[in-house]
Amino acid sequence: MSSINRQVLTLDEFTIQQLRNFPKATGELSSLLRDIGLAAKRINVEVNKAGLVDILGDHGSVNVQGEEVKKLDVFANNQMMGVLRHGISCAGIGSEEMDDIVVFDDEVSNQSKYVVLFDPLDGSGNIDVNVSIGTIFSVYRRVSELGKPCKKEDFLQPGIRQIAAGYVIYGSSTMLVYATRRGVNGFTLDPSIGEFCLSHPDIKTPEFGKIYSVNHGNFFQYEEGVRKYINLCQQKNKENGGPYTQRYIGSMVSDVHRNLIKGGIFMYPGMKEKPKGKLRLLYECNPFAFILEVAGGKATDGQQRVLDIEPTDLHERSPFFVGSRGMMEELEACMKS
Ligand code: AHM
Repeated sequence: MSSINRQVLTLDEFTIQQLRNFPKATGELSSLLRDIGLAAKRINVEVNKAGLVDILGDHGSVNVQGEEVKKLDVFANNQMMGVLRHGISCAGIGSEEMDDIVVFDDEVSNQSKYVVLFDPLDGSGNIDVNVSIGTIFSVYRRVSELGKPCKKEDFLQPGIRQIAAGYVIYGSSTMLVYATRRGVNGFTLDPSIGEFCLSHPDIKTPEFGKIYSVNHGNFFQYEEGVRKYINLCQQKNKENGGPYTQRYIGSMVSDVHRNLIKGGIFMYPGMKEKPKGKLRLLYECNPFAFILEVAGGKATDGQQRVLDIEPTDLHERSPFFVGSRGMMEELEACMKS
């Protein structure tokens, strides 16, 4: 039987310890992260059972309790929304799964200073083939008046105003990684105690990496600068910092997580038929841009820093390039030439 290592901080212990350095902090962000951690554990249980769906009951069928078995992404959405609604730190949410924001509008929530945007289950198209998927979240301080219901303007803020951003990866182990301006820290779920434990303190992404991640199938849809860069990646050899390796899972949380740790670049460019690409600015690009910048990397839409984009629509899309500083600069040089 494995013993519990008391030297390892749990997510709760870590966020409480962070508070000690800030006597004026209210603890609201810590409680919000605790709420998200709880949702992540519940989602994790269901994701782990995904392969059993055919024997336990298919989507849309009725389970033993007489309830309809929900699709996993709907389940994840409800979990995230539920913990944030019942917590004391969130005035409202925006979700990739829902057309509009949800304003909690009760006495406690209206006093909360934060709003949260999330993609409850990114890469959910991969569930059927047992590929790692994830939850992505982003926390903003509201700009509307405290004591009143939050408003859409609280959600349509540029990414640079994020207070925290993070993701949960349901992989060979389950991890929660989150960033504040002070650093990026990763916690691995210890199933024996059901707690996220600090396993990757103060993550910094390598200045240069050797991995490039892009959907090659769309190569001829990309603009010339991007194609030039992909060609450059293929031509890298021992003499000029290579060879580079192409890795693309098609599940952004897994692709960017791997590149964050090992060093690399992830690209979802605009295409001839979809000039803004596929990824959503508020739910996918901004949180990862924030995390990678805090870790020492860079993120752009090919023209400008992602975190500076002023959003106008909750579900707007953006081309997205993110990764190690050195590789991002190589890409920028190709796009300028
Ligand atoms: P989803 O919102 O349907 O889950 O799609 C988002 C996913 C990302 O995780 C991933 O990076 C991208 O779609 C892959 O798209 P493509 O198959 O076009 O390369």
